[in-house]
Amino acid sequence: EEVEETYVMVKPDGVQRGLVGEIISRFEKKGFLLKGLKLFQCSKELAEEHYKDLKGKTFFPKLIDYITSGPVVCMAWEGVGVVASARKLIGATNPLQAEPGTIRGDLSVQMGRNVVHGSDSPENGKREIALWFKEGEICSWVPVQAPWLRE
Ligand code: YYY
Ligand code: MG
Repeated sequence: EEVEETYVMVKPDGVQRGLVGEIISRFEKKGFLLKGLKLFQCSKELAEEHYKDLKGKTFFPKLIDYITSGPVVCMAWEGVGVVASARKLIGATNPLQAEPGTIRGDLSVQMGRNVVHGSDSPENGKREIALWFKEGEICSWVPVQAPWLRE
């Protein structure tokens, strides 16, 4: 049981559709710790760096157009096992295969409009938080409910 950090992002469709509160709420209610949060319009360069492992895929240009098409909401979340847990809360990449109860399963239908991103490993969690947030935009704090979340 390791304390990890993950980068979660509401994509432009989630912002446009008014789903920001709903999506933040799921991670808050689960009991993870919010360490960074901002509305942000990203550049093509940043989007390409974020998704650099997918460069060369046929859908890559469309993915970059989508991510840069409007503001996104950037979040840094901390918690025990938060990387894998956030991926579970988010659901499968293809929303039609995502289980009901997951964010994508409940709120989206298309892979190219799947409303939210979550890091796929603790290493990428750190990498992506460093990529999307500047120093001073991340807060370390202890919520009053901490003893009620962990023994
Ligand atoms: O981590 P996750 O977002 O679930 O999927 P990735 O395989 O990292 O792909 C990133 C992003 O690219 C995905 O959320 C939608 C889009 N995409 C696509 O449009 N078409 C595919 N065949 C695969 C991924
Ligand atoms: Mg991914």
